[in-house]
Amino acid sequence: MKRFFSVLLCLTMICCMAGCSGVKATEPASNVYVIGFSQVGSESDWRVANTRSMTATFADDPSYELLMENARQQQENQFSAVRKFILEGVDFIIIAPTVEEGWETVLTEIKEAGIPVIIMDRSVAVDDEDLYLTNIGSDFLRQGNLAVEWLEDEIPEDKEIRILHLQGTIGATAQIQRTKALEDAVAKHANWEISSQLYGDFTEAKAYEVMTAYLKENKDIDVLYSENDNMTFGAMRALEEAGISYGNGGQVKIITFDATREALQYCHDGKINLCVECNPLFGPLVKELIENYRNGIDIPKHVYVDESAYTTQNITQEFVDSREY
Ligand code: GZL
Repeated sequence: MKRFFSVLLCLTMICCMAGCSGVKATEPASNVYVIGFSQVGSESDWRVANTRSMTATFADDPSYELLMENARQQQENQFSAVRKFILEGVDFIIIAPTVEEGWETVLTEIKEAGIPVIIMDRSVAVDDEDLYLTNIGSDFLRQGNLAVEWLEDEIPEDKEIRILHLQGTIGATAQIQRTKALEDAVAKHANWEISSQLYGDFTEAKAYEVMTAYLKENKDIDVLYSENDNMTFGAMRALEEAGISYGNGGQVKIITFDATREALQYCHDGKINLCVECNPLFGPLVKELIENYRNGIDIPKHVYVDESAYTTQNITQEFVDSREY
């Protein structure tokens, strides 16, 4: 609706400048509620599924228009997109932040423009939680704790293990909290050691690159703790090329996060030991929160999506085939 008035104001100004008189302002194009959505990028299968969930949810409803900008994993691109949304006078803004830090200024600009904003997927590190309506996404620390609890059950207390840690985008909530769970567990278990922490940026290509380089000098790995499926797929390729076995009965136990269909298939086939779910399909929930806001219904400051963890023992081919992403 704000966008309509911006357009009307521009039209009126043009008419005044052109000396138009008696020009009837065009009728409102429609009562479309315009949402500006700044998405992280398209770095992983998870992100593609998340984008599909968001776009499909609003595409099905003609009373909404979703303007999505892909930031290609660069926070600066998100700042530009948000400032464009403000200038366009959108009615609502959704941000899936690349990293947690650096959002104070642009969130203050949104607040000053009087536009409500939801933080989606990852979180932002700001002192004033009134700068956004709610943060909807996963409990990433719980995901990490599900993984280390599984590993605790797998590893006898007297067995020393070397854990290779593949990290996602440094500073992203998913990376910060999945890393915290592992590091806290390693501090608790004298027989656990992180042999190295490699930066994979949540992408298959980067993970393959850093794993290949690492494996040239080091092959003594017992566990791969990989912070998303696409990095895991790159790592699996590097392990194969280095002649290192993995999965059930292999040298390296693989733990991965997201639980996409491809990862679950590997899990079902015994090539990945644990898939910790990270649910991307929350487009409908985001829309429900926006509807509640528009109807004056209070919404909680944090909304978590339901998630689980899967092993070869607890999934069937039917379950894998049924996965939406
Ligand atoms: C998690 C999301 C992460 C996924 C990755 O909510 O932020 O970013 O785990 C994605 O696959 O790149």
